[in-house]
Amino acid sequence: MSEIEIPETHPRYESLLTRHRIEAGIETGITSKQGLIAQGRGEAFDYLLGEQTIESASAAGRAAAAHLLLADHAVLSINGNVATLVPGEMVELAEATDAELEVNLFNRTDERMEAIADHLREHGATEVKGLAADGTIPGLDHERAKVDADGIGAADVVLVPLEDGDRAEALAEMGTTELVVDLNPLSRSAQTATVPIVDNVIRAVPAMTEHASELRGDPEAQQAAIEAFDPEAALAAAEEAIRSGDL
Ligand code: PTJ
Repeated sequence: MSEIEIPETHPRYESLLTRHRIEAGIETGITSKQGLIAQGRGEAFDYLLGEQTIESASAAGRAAAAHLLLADHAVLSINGNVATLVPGEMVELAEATDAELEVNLFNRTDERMEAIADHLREHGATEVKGLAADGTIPGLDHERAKVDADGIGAADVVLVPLEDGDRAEALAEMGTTELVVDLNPLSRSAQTATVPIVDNVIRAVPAMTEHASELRGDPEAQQAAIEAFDPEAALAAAEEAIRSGDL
């Protein structure tokens, strides 16, 4: 039995676990109510993907890990869904790639910012950015534009899992190399990303950490992973997998 009293052999185990975590995130003030809607949308795509990491998503995860390793200053952006679904996994990915963690919210309140930063610290994070909010992403309205000047504001590579399209587009405009995890290959975030990873964040984040461990210390293999990856082909492969998915 697991944290949700459901055997791990249950065919819908991952999906039920995800729902349970989102629910728990809302109860503790980490996840916004809109996070439920976002999760529902994601789940529908995941169902059609067969709740598995397709080959093109695995290649994307490898390229993303390589970008994080080659970055001068990499930041992993955390919102309320990510914080409740994969807190420890994000801390591990940050450690494996020497990246920073920054809380960046669509529905920003001081209480949620603090709750998420505390939650990440409970999962082993030593430093969590986002609370200073002394920088801005140009071209966005006030709340959503807030970033740390020495965090996302100064990063050359940013991982933005489950992002809303506007902010993803604005970050891309800044010239930031943007790595996106989104189950919808047609979302603006996926479409504007340097590396779109069409996969559930629950699978994609630990997979990226594994890729990073393999690629670490091997700049040639990192470069090869980036060069071998074609974002348009990956998006097309994901769309094809979803459209031909069985209901
Ligand atoms: O915590 P906040 O305030 O920053 O708000 C976060 C949410 C996610 C609520 C906010 O950014 C939002 O409203 O996002 P959207 O516009 O609903 O977009 C979320 C995207 O993430 C959609 O394209 C979903 O398909 C996708 N998605 C949802 N759950 C997952 C996912 N992608 C990967 N893994 C998931 N588990």
